[in-house]
Amino acid sequence: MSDHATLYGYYRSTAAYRVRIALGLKGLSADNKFIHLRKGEQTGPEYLKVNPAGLVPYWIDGSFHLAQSLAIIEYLDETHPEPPLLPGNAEQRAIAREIALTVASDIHPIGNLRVLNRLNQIGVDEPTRNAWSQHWIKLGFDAIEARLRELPGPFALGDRPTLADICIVPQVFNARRFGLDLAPYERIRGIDAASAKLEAFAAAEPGRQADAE
Ligand SMILES: N[C@@H](CCC(=O)N[C@@H](CS)C(=O)NCC(=O)O)C(=O)O
Repeated sequence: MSDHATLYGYYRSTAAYRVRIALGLKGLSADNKFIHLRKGEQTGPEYLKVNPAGLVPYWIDGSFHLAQSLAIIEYLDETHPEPPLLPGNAEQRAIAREIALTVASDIHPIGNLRVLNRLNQIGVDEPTRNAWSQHWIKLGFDAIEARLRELPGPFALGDRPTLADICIVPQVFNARRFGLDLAPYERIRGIDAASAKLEAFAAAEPGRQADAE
C-alpha cells in the first residue's frame, strides 16, 4: 500500500465504516473521497467510471483498485499482518468469517439504500420500509447472537477485535438507525461497548467523518 491510497466512502455507509475500522486497527490511513449516497452520486457518470457497480467503499492505490469491503479488509490484513484481523486457528478464522458474512451477505444487501429506494418507488411507505430493515437485521442478529454465546468475550472471539467485530459494530449502528430493539442481544451490545473504547472504532464512527451531516 502506498502513501496515496484513496478510500471512496460515505459517512453512513456501513460497508465503508468496516474498512475505516480496519485501517484504524492497522494504524493506516488513506485519502478519503466522499460519495453522497443520498444525493445519488454513486450512480452519476463520474463515479461509475471509478466503480461501475455504483457502490462504496472503493479502494484505489495507484493502478490497483478494489471493490467489496471484505476483500479490501483481507487485502489490508495480508499486506499489513499486524495486528491480525483474523484469529489464531483455522476454526476461529472460519467462525470470524461466518459472522462477517452473516452481516455482509445475509443482512446488509437486503437493507441497502438501493433496495429501500426501490421499495419506495413501488409504493412501500417509510414505516413499512423501516419494519423491513428491522426484520432482516433481527434474523441475522438472532443467528449471530446464538453463535456469540458459545464464544468468549468481550469481543466476538475473545480479547481482541477481529473481522467479526469489524462487521458487527457498523451493523449495530444501522440497527439503531432503523429502531431495532437491541435488548435481546447481550453479546452484540457487549461487543459494541467494548469496541467503542478503542480509538480505531471510535474514529471510524459515522458522526466523526468529514462528510457527516
Ligand atoms: N458488498 C458490498 C456492499 C457495498 C454497498 O452496498 N455499499 C452501500 C453503502 S453501505 C452503497 O454503496 N449503497 C448505495 C446504494 O445502495 O445505492 C461491500 O461489502 O462493500
